[in-house]
Amino acid sequence: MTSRTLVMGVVNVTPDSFSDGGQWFETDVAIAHGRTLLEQGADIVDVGGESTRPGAERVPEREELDRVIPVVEAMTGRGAQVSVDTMRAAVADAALAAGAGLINDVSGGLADPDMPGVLAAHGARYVLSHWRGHSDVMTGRAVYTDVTAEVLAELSDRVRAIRAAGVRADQIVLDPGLGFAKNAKHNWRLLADLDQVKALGYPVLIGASRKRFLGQILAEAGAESLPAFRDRATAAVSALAAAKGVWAVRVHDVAGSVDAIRVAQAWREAENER
Ligand code: PMM
Repeated sequence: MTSRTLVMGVVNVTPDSFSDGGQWFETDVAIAHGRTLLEQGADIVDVGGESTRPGAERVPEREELDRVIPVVEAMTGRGAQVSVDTMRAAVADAALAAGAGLINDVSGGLADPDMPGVLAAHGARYVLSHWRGHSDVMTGRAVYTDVTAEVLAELSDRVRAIRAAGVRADQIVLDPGLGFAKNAKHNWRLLADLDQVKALGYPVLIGASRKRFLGQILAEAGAESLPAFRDRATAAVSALAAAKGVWAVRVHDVAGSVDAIRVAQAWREAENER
């Protein structure tokens, strides 16, 4: 049987995330939200304490720890598979000690030179994303001659660097980093070239959920396009990404993507039975 694409549900413990506006800021509310996502079929909950939306300012490390660790402890205490969305080695270290099984680093290890050492020490799974700088500068760095070739080359460089620091190949998951130093055209090109990302030989995660490039196609069609109205388009990306055999999708609305992936899975299995 073909292995199913996993659903990673987002629990942002931030007051300023672009897509859910800090709705889940309170620790208890974040924990309750994480539980709901698990009930809806999330395979992993991704806990984040720092917004990465374009233009966002950095959160002090102490505050990020205070936001994230209690939620990680509560979620892992209930047997959930927890990932932590952080660019900081100290937060990754504390989260892994608190029971997280995966670190999701949108900077691919570039934001904090200590990140590879922490991953090597814990042996934890690591989502390595393509990144060209923090939120305040990333829009200006969305300049490519051939986006796919450049993203693949830069991801490969990061893989080499973290492997040299002692991280094993089987710890690594790659993410093209949609929206991170990329405009809508770049995102669509990378999705269309997903097979090339997969060909690097690592599991692939896609994070398209509620992003601006989905809002743009909805707006062009005259549909509601604010982040809260992007979940159906997100589920469509999940189905198509699952059809391409990605390892996981990172989404805010879990229920829609769980169904979308069921459909893609049944379709793929019928193809494989031929
Ligand atoms: N996007 C966001 C945050 N974390 N992690 C990964 N691996 N891939 C992504 O595309 C990604 C991410 C931004 O979205 P949010 O502000 O809703 O969390």
